[in-house]
Amino acid sequence: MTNNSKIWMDGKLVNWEDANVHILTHGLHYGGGVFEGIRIYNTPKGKAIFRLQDHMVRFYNSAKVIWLNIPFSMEELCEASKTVVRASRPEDDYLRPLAYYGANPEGKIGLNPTKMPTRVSIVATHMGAYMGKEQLESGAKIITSTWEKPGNRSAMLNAKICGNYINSVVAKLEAVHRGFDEALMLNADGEVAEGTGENIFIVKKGVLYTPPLSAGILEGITRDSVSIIAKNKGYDIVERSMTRSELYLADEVFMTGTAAEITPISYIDDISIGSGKAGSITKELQKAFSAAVNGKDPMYAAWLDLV
Ligand code: PPE
Repeated sequence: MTNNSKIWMDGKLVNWEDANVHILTHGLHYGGGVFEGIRIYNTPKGKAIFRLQDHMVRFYNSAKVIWLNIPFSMEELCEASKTVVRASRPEDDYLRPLAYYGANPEGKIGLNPTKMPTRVSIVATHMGAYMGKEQLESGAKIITSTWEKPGNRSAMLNAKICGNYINSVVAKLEAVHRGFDEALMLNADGEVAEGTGENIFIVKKGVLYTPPLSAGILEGITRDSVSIIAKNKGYDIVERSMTRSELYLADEVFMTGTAAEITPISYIDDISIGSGKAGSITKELQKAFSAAVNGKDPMYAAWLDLV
């Protein structure tokens, strides 16, 4: 795998092929790490990073939950992110900051990471349409996963911890192996939680509903952006728990995430949502979101960090 862009690793830019880790890395064995996903957009003023500060705040918060001390200041990592974007290829539209427990210097193996150094890296890569271009336009077909979302007693769901993601990975594989685009996770109480890497919204009689944090979800930054945009357009947004059958009977369903942006959902478990096409409010929000992130709506200019 080669690529002429640079990767920021532990304080300096290195060539793509030199960004390697030791086999004893704790993060690799046990998932002892945290990550972020941040979009890079092309604006009339050049490349910009979307809600960089908010993503970095969540990055440090995620690290705090697993006692991981990041040996750089937030300002340093924001600056490093910009450096990576400046060195990226034109098609790179996604930033992946990652911090993890590294390898024990004496070669010891074990769960206890207190002797492991923290490693930090930032990569820019191409993401494109997360579930596919066609799905972003006309709607994705999803299933309800047979795996449930771990509860708030067993996982730190409001933090982006690497090890937490194996639940999402198997749910995603289940969807893909069955020929679907994505999986929806229910929590242990059977309530709707979120997608494997997205939050979820429904539209019913012109009102937007989305599950609360207590359902066991990540507090998505896109979820927040979409809520702000929808409020500014006059829509009411209600955070409340919801059932699987409410989803089937919604007028519209869409998922939000940095990678997924706003993806309409056309079918869930082979049941059509509304007419089985992207809904009109979903389309309206997609259009407004696209203007905001691409620097074409001055109302949201503060969300963009020009590099
Ligand atoms: N829930 C989960 C579990 C999640 O991973 C994400 C982001 C979201 C909700 C939406 O959060 P936000 O990006 O702040 O709006 N998922 C990231 C990882 C995707 C991947 O495949 O990797 C992302 O979208 O970057």
